[in-house]
Amino acid sequence: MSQSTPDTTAIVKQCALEAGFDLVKITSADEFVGDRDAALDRIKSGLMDGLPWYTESRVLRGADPHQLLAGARSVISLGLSYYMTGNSDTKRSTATGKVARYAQGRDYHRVIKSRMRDYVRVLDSRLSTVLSAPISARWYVDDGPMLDRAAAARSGLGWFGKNTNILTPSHGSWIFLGQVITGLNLQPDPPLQKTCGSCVRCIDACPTGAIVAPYVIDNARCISHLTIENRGPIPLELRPLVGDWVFGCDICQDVCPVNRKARPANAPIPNLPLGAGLSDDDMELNLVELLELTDEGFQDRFRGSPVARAKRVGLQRNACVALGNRREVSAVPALLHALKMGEPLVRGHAAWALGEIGGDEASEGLISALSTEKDGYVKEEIQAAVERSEISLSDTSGIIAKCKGRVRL
Ligand code: B12
Ligand code: SF4
Ligand code: SF4
Repeated sequence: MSQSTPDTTAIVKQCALEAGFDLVKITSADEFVGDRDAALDRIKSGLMDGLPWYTESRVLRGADPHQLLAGARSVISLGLSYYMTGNSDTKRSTATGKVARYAQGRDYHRVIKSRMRDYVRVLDSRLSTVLSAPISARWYVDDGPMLDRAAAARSGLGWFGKNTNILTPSHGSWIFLGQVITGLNLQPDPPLQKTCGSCVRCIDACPTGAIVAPYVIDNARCISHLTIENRGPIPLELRPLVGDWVFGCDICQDVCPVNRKARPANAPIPNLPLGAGLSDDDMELNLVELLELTDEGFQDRFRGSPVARAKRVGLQRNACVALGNRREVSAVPALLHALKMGEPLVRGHAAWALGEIGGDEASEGLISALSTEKDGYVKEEIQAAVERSEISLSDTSGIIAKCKGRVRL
């Protein structure tokens, strides 16, 4: 299905805006050769470690639209802003953790997929008057092998920032990217001639040093990976650098000067109703509440939210790290409860947090848990935490001495 008229491209773009997308550009369905090679290189050099599903075969498929849709001629690159004004850190209360901006609304995969489906349906009926056959199309939004940013860059939707995000002149980097691959023969747009210039703010601001070079992320150091995709412990040396992020991280975007002029979303993804997990300022989660969640409670609060991706245990692990970093003394009882009742991953991170917070109650709880804990990994975490709190508690040497008599440290 390859016929089209000069008007087709205009109709395609008009319908995308009417469907609620903020940005639309076109590129050809040629293979993304440079991006393919860059992504394969990253895998080889271990920079995508921690994402077992990000494989070479996935990249080879995702870089070639013809493998995703037989007869592909064009890729319609779409952008949907998730920026809503009024989000800021100013209303922070004590024991809360931060959620990345992209995760504050309903699950974007579902919302955008359904907008794309409607978009293609409308397009089909509009174009049926000028074309003799139905259009062929397949669409993706962060839910398949397609290299979303590659399509956005080549279509001129935006340019690659040094933090690897796609920056757009109108909406900054606060945009989701999606593509409709189609058999329509559309007029491609040229890539933008923009760059970051000499700016390096995101590189300097990244707390974990995850932007190891301009345009290169070490996945295993990125807080977004550590708090969302990572299913194991957060490496000890990175925990203090994670700060109080409990789901994702926006630091390299918050500092980006391009984002200062970002326009808010035209037809935003609906927010989840209050009580569905987010606190009043829509940015933060109560850390002690997270620690106390049951599986059922987690399902109720995060159903339909991107936050569900971290799973209950992952979110509780993150809550422990945030509480430890905030030295949240009022959370000691909740952490002690998690140290007894949580899964091994949660118990281990609760121990770490108690070691960071220190004090008599935390130290006694740790030492008592050391004598009953059976899991080898958790035992190691407790032992390390006891040793750390011992150093910081010179004035409570009596407790440590007493405990040392009970347990071999
Ligand atoms: C894996 C992944 C992650 C991983 C790895 C991140 C990474 N930098 O790759 C983790 C979990 C860390 C992550 C984090 C985030 N992610 Co993410 N993620 C993805 C995913 C699934 C694949 C990305 C990918 O292919 N990476 C591989 C590397 C190699 O790609 P890259 O760094 O972009 O490098 C490209 C360029 O450098 C270029 N290149 C390099 N050299 C050369 C040379 C030549 C000659 C050429 C032509 C090209 C070229 O080629 C590469 C491939 O395109 C995409 C969805 C998708 N299907 O594409 C979303 C996606 C990239 N993520 C997204 C978002 C929103 C985020 C977060 C902002 C979420 C958050 N707030 O926590 C953070 C941002 C972190 C950051 N600074 O990147 C959005 C980005 C939107 C945008 N404006 O760019 C995407 C596109 C999802 C979507 N559809 O909207 N993510
Ligand atoms: S998302 Fe956070 S940790 Fe990841 S590269 Fe950006 S600033 Fe660094
Ligand atoms: S902070 Fe500077 S270097 Fe980083 S993406 Fe934004 S403009 Fe580019």
